[in-house]
This record gives sequence, structure tokens and C-alpha cells, in this order.
Amino acid sequence: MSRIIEGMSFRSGFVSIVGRPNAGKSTLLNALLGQKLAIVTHKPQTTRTRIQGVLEIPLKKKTSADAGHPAAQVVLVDTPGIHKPDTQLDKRMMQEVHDALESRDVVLFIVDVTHRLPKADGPDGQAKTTGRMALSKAEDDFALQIIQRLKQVEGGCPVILLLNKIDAIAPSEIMPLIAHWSALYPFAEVIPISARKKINLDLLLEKVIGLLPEGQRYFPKHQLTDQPERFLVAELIREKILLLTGEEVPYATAVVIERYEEPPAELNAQGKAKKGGKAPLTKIAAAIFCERTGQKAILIGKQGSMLKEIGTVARKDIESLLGTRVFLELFVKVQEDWRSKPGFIEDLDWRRELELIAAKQAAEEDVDGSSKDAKR
Ligand SMILES: Nc1nc2c(ncn2[C@@H]2O[C@H](COP(=O)(O)OP(=O)(O)OP(=O)(O)O)[C@@H](O)[C@H]2O)c(=O)[nH]1
Ligand SMILES: [Mg+2]
Repeated sequence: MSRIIEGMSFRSGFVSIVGRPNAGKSTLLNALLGQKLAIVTHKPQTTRTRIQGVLEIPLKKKTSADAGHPAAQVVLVDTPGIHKPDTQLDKRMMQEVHDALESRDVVLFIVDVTHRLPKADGPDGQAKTTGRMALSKAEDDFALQIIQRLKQVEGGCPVILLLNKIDAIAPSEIMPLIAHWSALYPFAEVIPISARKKINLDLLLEKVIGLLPEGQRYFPKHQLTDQPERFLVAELIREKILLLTGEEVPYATAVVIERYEEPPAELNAQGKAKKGGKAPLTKIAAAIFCERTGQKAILIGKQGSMLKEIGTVARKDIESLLGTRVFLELFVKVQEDWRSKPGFIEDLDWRRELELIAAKQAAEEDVDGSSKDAKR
């Protein structure tokens, strides 16, 4: 018995998922957690902040056929897609990627296998990779440059290459991809996966656990994420905007929760337990910020039809997230060129938002306190 426990002590660590926009990072996070924590769309640059998801993995005992693995807590960190920053918002997004690479034990570098590989240059030395393929190569190179910096990290940092979306290509196409990418970086492992179809994810987790240091939990056992529900709610609304609107609108939109009233705790517990009874109600008001009046008109739609649709689909998702009924009010506001305003972008960060809420509450308590004092 003691033999099994030997060398099987608890592992824990941060595992950052990085890669180009649309590679499937958020899909992978959700697939590994078995829950939707990050929003996913077919549009690039969906994720704007890093999102932590905590995964508990039980001990797998060694058998004659299987080496097994110790129990572990893996803190997965989804990040925005690596891209050359244009606006202040892009810069902020790239900062989130750098932050996720600062404090990590393992990095998962994920690429989309449906992108065509660059062609070898012709015998005359002329580049054969042109047009969209050349653009794609430039984006791969840029993402790799960021990974290259990890080589300078003291003690090194293992990088696992994930070839994602293998469900969408022929098996014969996988080998050339492995050869192409392995020549570009000394990856600790190369694993073809499908985040959507959940192919090879157990293998991935085994490899990750093998690379994690021994250590204690960073989060309590049943905590899924460090993010407050109100942020998840704002993200669900943003997801619907991304899915329902086109062109520039999704990128010029930000969602801020302005009111969030949860039902009283006892009522909430009762409501969930009571059959046939009306579930408790959460009241939410959210502002959708855009940059121009033209975008505002699109977001509202003819006689409010677009805003209504966004609200209806978002409310369904929010209700299943919270397990309560939801009353959702949406407002569209114009904040000219907000993507180039660092102060506004700072305030969008949920960590900053929590600070502001705490400061507001403290100020209100102060006012209450001083008015009581005045009465005395
Ligand atoms: N066929 C296939 N599609 C996938 C797979 N994984 C993700 N996708 C799709 O790829 C698109 C982008 O997925 P996301 O998870 O949002 O990608 P991301 O890397 O988080 O993108 P950003 O947040 O924009 O950087 C979505 O349409 C997904 O459904 C996969 O394994 N196979
Ligand atoms: Mg994402």
C-alpha cells in the first residue's frame, strides 16, 4: 500500500492555455472542466480577459496496464488570442496573455489544424506562401515569438503543443503537422486533440499532471473559478451580441452589469427545493457599451427587436447558470472610441469592478455611520 502512495503525492499548478485567436482555447477550457465557464464563438478575439478554471483530478492507481497518476489540482488559465495589438483594448488583451505566462507551471500552446501550412520556398528562392496563407504564417510566427521567451525562464517551462480540431481533417494530415511544428520549438509533448469532440483529453491531462510540481491546492476543493457570477453573466450577454451582430459591432461592444440583486439566500435555497413553486428571482440590469450611434441603432434593432432577441437568449443561459429565474434589463450606451481609452478599459476588468463595488459599499456604510453619529 505504502508503495502506491510513494511518489504519488499531491500535484498542483497553473496551466496557461495560449494560442492564436479562434484556435479553440476556451472550448478546451470548458471541455476539460465539463462546464461552460468561458464564452465561445466562431469569431476571433472572443475572449478578452484571462479566465481561471479549477480542475480536481482524483488519484489514478497504478495497475499492470497503466502507470496511473497522483491526485492533482490543475488551475487552467484561458487567455485572449495572441495577436498584434492595434487598440488599447488589444494591448490590454495581450497584457492578459503575458500575465498568464508569468505565473504558470505548464503552458499549452494550441494551434488550429484546419489552417493550411506554409509552402516551402521555390528553387529560385521565391516565397511560395502568399496571400492569406502568408498572413496566417505571420500570425503563427508572432505567437511563437511569445512562446520562445519561455525558454529564458529560469528552470525552463514545459510547453505542450496541442494540434486542435483534428475532427475536421483527415488522419493522414496529422503527421506533416507534427513535423512542421516540432521543427519550430522543443515542445515537451505534441498531442493531437479535438476540444469540441473531447478527443485525447485524458491523455493531455495525464501529461499535464506528469509535468506539475508537488504541492498543495491553490483553491478550495469545490471552487470552480475565481470569477464572480456577475462577470460570467456579463460575458454570456456579450456572447449573444457576438453571435447575433456582424461586422464591427461585436468588437466595439462591452457589457457592464449595473445592477445585480440576488434573491435572499433562504428563499433561494427554498425555491430550488420546492417543486412546482416559483423559483426565486435575480434582477439584473446591464449596459451594453458601443462606440458610435450607428452601432447603437444596430444593437437596438427595428423597434427594439435586436435588443429583445439578445435579452431573450442571454436570459435563458443566465437562468441555467444561476438556477433562478432572471429579470434582465439591457440598455445600450455610446462611449465614443472606448477601445482607445485606457481608463474605461481598466474599469471593465472584473477585478477592478470588484474594487469599485467594495469602495462604494464602504462609502455608503460611512455615510450611514456618520448620519447615525450625527443623530446621537
Ligand atoms: N471542428 C472543431 N471546431 C472547434 C474545436 N475546438 C473549437 N472549435 C471551434 O472553433 C471556434 C473558436 O473556438 P473558441 O474556443 O472560441 O476559440 P478561442 O481560441 O478561445 O478564441 P478567442 O477567444 O477568440 O481567442 C468555435 O467555433 C469552436 O466551436 C474542435 O476541436 N473542432
Ligand atoms: Mg476564447
